[in-house]
Amino acid sequence: MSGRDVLVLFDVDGTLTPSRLVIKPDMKEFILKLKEICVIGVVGGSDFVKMEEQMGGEGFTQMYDYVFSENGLVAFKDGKEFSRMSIKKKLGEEKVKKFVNFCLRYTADLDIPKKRGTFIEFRDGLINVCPVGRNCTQEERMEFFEYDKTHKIRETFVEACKQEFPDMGLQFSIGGQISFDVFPTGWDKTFCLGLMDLTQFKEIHFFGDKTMPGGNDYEIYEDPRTIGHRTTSPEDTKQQLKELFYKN
Ligand code: M1P
Repeated sequence: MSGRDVLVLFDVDGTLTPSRLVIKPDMKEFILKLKEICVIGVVGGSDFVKMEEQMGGEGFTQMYDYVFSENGLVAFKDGKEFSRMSIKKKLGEEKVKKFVNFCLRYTADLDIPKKRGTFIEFRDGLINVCPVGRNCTQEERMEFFEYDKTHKIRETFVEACKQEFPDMGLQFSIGGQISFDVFPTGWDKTFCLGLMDLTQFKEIHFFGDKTMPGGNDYEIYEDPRTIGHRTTSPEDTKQQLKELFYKN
């Protein structure tokens, strides 16, 4: 397979980088080499600043053909921003306030081993809800992640939000280790597909690790427009790419 008529889209955390950490130099080099034969897009759930830290620092948007942060709600092509959506505008202040108040009350009543600060992070395109608090340390992050595996704090929180706001047109996804994302229905990672002229591509591949229902790669992985690939780590992503594009 060759030619720049194949689009390959990548999730960030757990797919191109270890979770919350910076992309390894060999992986970066591998993806930039792949760019010689494919159009490359990176689509992460995090905001632009975090994505920039993880993907190689200032100017990283110029390295890839497309960069989509917050699931594509902030979008770059060849290093230039070309689209930005705002959850504030879409929902309106009244709904945003009700939702934030509910989450803060629910968090206050949660009996979990540790709580730190920044339980809600308001981004352009989504609201990130974090029961332990986003300014926990790396060690506290891992502790919560393990605790949540058995106590299902985030899953239960999401169910409570769904019950409280059945008609608000919200979608929820558990993409990382300590939090979940909330955004208007349809603003999942498939959102980025609507920002490109897909007719120019003969194949569109997507690589992600959170591809099960409820994970933030699920919708784009299952989307009929993409060929979905489930990965378990950056090393696994690289191995699958070698088999797909460099076998012959
Ligand atoms: O993997 C993508 C997720 O990364 C972070 O999640 P957490 O802090 O819970 O590990 C967040 O930026 C989240 O919004 C994002 O979807």
